[in-house]
Amino acid sequence: GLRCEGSQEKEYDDGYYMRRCVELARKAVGCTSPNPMVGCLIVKDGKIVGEGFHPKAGQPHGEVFALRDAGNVAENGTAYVSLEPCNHYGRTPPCTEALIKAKVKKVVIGMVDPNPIVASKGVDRLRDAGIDVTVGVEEELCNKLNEAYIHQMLTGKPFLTLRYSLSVDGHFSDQLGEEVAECGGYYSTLLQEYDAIILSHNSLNSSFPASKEPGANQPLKIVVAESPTFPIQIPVVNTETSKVVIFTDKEAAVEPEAAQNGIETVVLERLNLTTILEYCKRQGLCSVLLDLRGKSGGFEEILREGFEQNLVQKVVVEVLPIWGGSTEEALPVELKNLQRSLKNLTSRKSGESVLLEGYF
Ligand code: AOF
Ligand code: ZN
Repeated sequence: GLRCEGSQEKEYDDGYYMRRCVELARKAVGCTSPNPMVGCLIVKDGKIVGEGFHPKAGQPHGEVFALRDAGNVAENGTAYVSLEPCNHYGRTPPCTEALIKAKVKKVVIGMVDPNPIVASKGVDRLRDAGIDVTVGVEEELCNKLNEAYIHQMLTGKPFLTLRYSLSVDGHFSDQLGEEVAECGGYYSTLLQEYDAIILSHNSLNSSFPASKEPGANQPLKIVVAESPTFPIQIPVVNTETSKVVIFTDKEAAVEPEAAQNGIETVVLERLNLTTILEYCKRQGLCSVLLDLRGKSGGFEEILREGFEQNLVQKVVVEVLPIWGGSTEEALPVELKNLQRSLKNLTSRKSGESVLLEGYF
């Protein structure tokens, strides 16, 4: 009779397992900063016997969870890790030692860790211990997973992404596509991915999408308010879950309720991006989203500085299915030129909008 082999064992390659590592890593999106997202698999005789990811800075690394999951079966198995295993004592002990102790025979690594205290020392340690090591599987994907972490490690500056909406005929718009503004749309995902968001007080007051899954990362909201005629009103926020800081060039710019609500106000002689980013860095924030929605006084200056000083790394443009923007205002010339030179441009649909992403 027919013999059914049950679930057929497919021959999976290194790329397949690495993509699974990245998928696992992303379960902690928005939760690991200043640490990277890392996923790990233990594979033995073509079967996944352990899975893990790094959930949060201070907690064990991805490798530790995957090894725990596999138990003794890890011996002679292969570990797949999206980032080079660390070889140092940080908040947690070195993953290289955990892998050696578990007696894995092979380690496949997505990319080398740009952190100068790791930077290939993890690979060296594993090889010295007689483990077969492969580096650079799905490297581009692993790079993209931690683009903010990598930028911040290499430059010492936060990773800055510019976001704005355009009508199909190329005008600025303050709108977000209807669906995308809701929880689960690209905008709420963006908010989760960034440690801080710079926005105008207009957009915080009006339509700031508050709906977020409980426990999701809440970026620091940096409100930019340039010389307002009237004191700006900041909506009552739950300062336990949602932190707000106001940067302004006018002492009396903020209604006194804000201070009572525990909101910090930073008064600068001149509003500028460099100081805001330095503030973020001091707070240990690695990624910042600059949202031009509802932009008000001060944003032009900040944008120009961002371009002139090469402070902007990435752009997310939402093209709305509308003609004509919110203002008659044309795109700043710098932005128009830079749009043309974006690299690695990708596009996808989100609700009725088209999302363009590119890098400088
Ligand atoms: C890994 N696996 O899952 C992560 C790594 O303070 P610690 O002990 O958490 O160390 C933080 C550093 O470890 C971080 O800056 C990065 O270099 C590396 N992160 N390494 O082997 C992981 N999250
Ligand atoms: Zn580690």
